[in-house]
Amino acid sequence: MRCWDPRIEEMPVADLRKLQFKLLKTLVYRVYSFSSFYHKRMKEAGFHPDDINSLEDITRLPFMHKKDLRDTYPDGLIMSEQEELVRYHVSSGTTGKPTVVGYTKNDIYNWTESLARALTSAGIGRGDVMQVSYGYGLFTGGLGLHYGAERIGATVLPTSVGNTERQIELMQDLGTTAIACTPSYFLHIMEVAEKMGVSIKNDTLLRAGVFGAEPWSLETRKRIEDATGIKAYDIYGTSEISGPLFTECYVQKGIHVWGDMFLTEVIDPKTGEAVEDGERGELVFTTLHKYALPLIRYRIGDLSIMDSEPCDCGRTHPRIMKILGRTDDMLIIRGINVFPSQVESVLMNIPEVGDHWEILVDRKGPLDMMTVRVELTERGFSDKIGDLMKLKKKVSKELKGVLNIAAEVDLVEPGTIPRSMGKAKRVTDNRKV
Ligand code: DLL
Repeated sequence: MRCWDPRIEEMPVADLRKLQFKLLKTLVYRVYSFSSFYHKRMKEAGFHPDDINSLEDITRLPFMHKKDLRDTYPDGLIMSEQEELVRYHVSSGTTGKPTVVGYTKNDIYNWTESLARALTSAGIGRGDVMQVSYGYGLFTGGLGLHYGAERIGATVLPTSVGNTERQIELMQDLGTTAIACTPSYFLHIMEVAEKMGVSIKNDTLLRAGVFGAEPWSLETRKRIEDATGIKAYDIYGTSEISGPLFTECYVQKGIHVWGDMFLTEVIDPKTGEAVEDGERGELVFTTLHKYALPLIRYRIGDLSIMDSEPCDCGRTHPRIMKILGRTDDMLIIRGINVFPSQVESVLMNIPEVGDHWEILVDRKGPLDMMTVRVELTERGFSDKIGDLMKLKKKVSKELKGVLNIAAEVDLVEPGTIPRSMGKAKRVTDNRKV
């Protein structure tokens, strides 16, 4: 199937904008009238819903931040009565107070619809066996993809994370054709399969993966695709705006963000001003349909680039390019900005380097020190000191070329760096401790 909902997905841009305007106006009136939080915020900003006379007028509304959800924990921003809610998801709270998201039946319906469109655009559908290897539970990945895959008529294999050997056996026995998990977990699955003597390319029917929930580079995509012969699609979303929502289509030139459900802006994180299409900035989402927890101009903190031109696949909704990282992921090392995704891009281009790496940051006296611990492949690992020294020099040089900063490189044996089942922890910044 080409499109799950062609009427919406291929809607002329002018009609899409008209629809967005209508939905935005309804949303703004609703929250102004029924939410004390929004009413107060809008009053403080000198804003009245009558001020929305075009889509661009959205910029007259104040931004929202994760802090607003945390300050109103657990449910201060939830606008539905509890008996209208059919589900909660809760963030892990590793970086602060957790955030709670409530869903009405219709919110779950729309979330699932968003994924049904997305998975269809990646060529997944009826007849596919989709292994959902994201965590089930408070995290949105497992249940979100489960519902999305069922909606399109795929057969779901709800393995969740962990027990990797069993995952691979089931993949073979039940003929998994598509898998959804974090890219780092899939790299682990690849490694375990190899140890078991299973070739994903030749001994399974796997042909597609939807990988996200953490940053991953185009170089990692290439590694995965080359090693396994599958197509690796990016999937994006955050719990605050429902969970996983958007994927790339088969063209693989950006992630389609459904304009009838979300209004997407990209802003300069410093000034809050809009940046042009093609320029990097922070993503800001306004939810046009979400009922229980509507969000207006919510600053997600993720950095990306928007392309509003219709895609080669025929879909007219805007696309966002690979997420570079979060504004708060950025490390400042001796005054220079470093994104872990830049490190990944460099490393994944060096054949001797394996799939696992981490960054350690320390402060020695007044100086920031960054160490990149790099696991080598079995082939890349040599017991000749001379070879290792040469390789270390090469890795350092390539990192310096991209990062503009010297990093200490620590080459380690295959299997040294802890594997992740969910989101990989790539950075340990001891300066903060
Ligand atoms: O990670 C939802 C999700 C589940 C997305 C499964 C994709 C697949 P949170 O736990 O709230 O929700 O984390 C959201 O993860 O703000 C990004 O920083 C990061 N993230 C999610 N997808 C990607 C991606 C889920 N494709 C946070 N690339 C977001 C880079 C991603 N980062």
